[in-house]
Amino acid sequence: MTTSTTSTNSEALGSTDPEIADLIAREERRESAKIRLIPSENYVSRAVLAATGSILTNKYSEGYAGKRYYEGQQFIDPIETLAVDRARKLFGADHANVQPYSGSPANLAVYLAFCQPGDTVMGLGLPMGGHLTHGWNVSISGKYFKAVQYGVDPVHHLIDLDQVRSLAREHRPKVIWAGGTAYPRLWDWESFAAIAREVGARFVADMAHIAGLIAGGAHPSPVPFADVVTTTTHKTLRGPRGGMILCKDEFKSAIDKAIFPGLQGGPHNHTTAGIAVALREAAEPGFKDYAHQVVKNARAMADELASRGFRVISGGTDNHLVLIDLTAKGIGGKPAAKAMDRAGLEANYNTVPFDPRKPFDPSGVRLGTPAMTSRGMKETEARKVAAWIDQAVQAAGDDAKLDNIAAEVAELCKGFPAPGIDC
Ligand code: DSN
Repeated sequence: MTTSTTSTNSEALGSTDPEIADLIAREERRESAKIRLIPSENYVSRAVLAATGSILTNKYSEGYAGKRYYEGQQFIDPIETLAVDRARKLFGADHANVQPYSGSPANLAVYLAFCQPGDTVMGLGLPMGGHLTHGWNVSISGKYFKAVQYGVDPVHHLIDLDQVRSLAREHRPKVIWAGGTAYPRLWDWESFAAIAREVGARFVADMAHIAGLIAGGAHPSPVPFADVVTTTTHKTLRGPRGGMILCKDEFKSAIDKAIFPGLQGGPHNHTTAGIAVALREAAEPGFKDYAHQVVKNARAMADELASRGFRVISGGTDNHLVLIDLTAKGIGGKPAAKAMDRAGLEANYNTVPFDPRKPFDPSGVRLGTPAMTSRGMKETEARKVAAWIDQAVQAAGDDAKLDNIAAEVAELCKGFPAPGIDC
């Protein structure tokens, strides 16, 4: 039933809008023939694709299950309830809200729940591996609030908890964020919680990048320690583009009200269904293997890159991502990422801690193993990828050489079909 609906839908798209159908088909081939190393990206399963591309997109459902502002919720309510129950069970949380449109709205809802404009908030600075919404100055979180940003230490590039504690004591923030986008090491949630408790702040963990690792037991969970945990659903968790907020019972009402009616209108029910499916998949025993393999692959890649003379930030990784500084290789992060992309290795250029260069032309490249691991690739392939990265960086500007690498990459990819993609 699902398969025939999906293929009927594809045929309909092809005949109604061949331009978009063609671009989607080409993107499918691109995602299939490249090794995708952007750590915030992944492949969803066919089941998640089917739920996300379903007729649930037709329905409005302002409110929450059992208390909606529109009729006709006979099937939407149980879908959202399943998603909520699965999220609570998978992460051991008192409460889950599965309606945030993505991670940034989830984080904005936290501010709405706990802060007034002008209040002090604290998070890891963006150039140190944090997220825009944790108080960086160009984001609403840095414009509407007085943001204090902690960093990593200049030698080991680890979160400096002494600095976090002393900034928290000095500035008494309302909210302290932990979590980031380019921090390759474990988060000490318990210490953050203790600091927040001492200064009377709410401790909020943003686990967006590592939610799947936490679900699979490959990274400690913030849920026992944090007042609130936010996440996207599409990174290591392998769900559709969306967001979730988990919290302790005492914050349920504040968080739910902040999402609706505070910040959003109707939830995206097709996304909610996709999230429910992804949460079911993440509860399967095989997902534990996946999560641990993601970390093993990242460690193998970091190790191989280091042995090839790349400066690996923090000396390695504990999670799904590897941050490299290209300075010693005589190339910036942007031309290196562009050369890699031509060679079939898709990554993103990124600042490294204390980067003397600008964010649009930084020193580093950020790599991640979630997507390649979803294809079944293991340490052997991760080391091979590191070797190709080395070759691509050296061949930057030589398109013929880069194309040769891309052909080898595509050949390897044929042996590891991408989930959800036929070609
Ligand atoms: N844009 C995401 C990332 O790539 O890390 C975070 O929101």
